[in-house]
Amino acid sequence: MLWSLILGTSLAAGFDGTPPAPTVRVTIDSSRHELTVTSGPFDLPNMPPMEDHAMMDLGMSHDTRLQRFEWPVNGWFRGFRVELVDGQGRAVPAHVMHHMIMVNFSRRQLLYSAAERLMGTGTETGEVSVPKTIGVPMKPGMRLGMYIAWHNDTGQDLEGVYLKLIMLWTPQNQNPQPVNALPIYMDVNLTVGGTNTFDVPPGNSTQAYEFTLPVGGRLLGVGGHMHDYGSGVRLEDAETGKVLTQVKAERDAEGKLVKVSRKLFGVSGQGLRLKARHRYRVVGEYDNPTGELRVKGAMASMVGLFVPDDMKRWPAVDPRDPTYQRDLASLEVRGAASGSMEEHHHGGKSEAPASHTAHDAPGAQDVPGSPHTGHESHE
Ligand SMILES: [Cu+2]
Repeated sequence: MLWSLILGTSLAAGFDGTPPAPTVRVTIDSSRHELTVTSGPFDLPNMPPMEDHAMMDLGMSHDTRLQRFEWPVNGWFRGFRVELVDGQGRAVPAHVMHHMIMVNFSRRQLLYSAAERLMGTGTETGEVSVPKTIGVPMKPGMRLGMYIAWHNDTGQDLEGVYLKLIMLWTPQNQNPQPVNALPIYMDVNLTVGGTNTFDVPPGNSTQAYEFTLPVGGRLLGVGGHMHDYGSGVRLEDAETGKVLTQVKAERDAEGKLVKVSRKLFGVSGQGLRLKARHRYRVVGEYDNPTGELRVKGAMASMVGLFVPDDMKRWPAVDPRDPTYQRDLASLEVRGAASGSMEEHHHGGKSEAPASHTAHDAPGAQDVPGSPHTGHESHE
């Protein structure tokens, strides 16, 4: 049985005769347990290839505004894939989508007073799913929002492009029920609502952030995100100094990032045990061979899936918390300050205003499996 539910949310149209702003539409295939979130249409002018992060910072990609919708079913989110089609229904090359981030406003992150980043995907991520034995618990009416950064370097303008995000879910009546596994994001230098970049001096250096968790649990797997000259990200027990897990950067001959490894602790096993109210430290390590200080050139974070011992002790969203409000405000201005892509047809450099947070994932370094947390911004 296929039924569909329109949960379309119109965004404000441009005020100067620009085309109507894209909408998002949600359809449910309840026999396949797939949700299709269709966003568009988007007109994407051709742009030059991006050499590096700096070009992303200068607005060389097109960030959409946040497009809101509600999650419609009871169950567990367990995977996704992305399809791009043009106005005639023809396939559009996948790499035109530089990255896409899904925010869940109905749940907080474990470490930060900021909305959950339910998922993110980059150019080459492909289909992603976890075994049916685990999943991210979801309830009807959960408020989600997505934004996309486009980079069309196909050599021709693309018009009327739609992004279809197919989200897989496990229904509530599955027996046995999946284990609740939620995204966890650990950044070495995050200011919620602001930036997470930092300077990298020549040679070896580290940047670290210490935290405690309000609820213990098990880490099922981790990935990492770094920029050029990154060596790795590790998680340490800050009370003993012991390294609990790490992901390593693969670099080319010049030290530029090729990819960051991932680690699975086995979804059926115990995973990596983390205790409540115990001090942990996430550490990003760089080895910069350029001989120069790389100003705001670095990011380092670890992301994973975390199974809390007690879901009831997951911290609740506090809408009055100034930190949480800063997170919301930073999401609201996304894609707006430099003009939405509809107002922005010729691909010139934007002024890179503070709110044009073009970067969620590295440009040239955007590689398969690099997690996208939606917090990063380069200002
Ligand atoms: Cu980055």
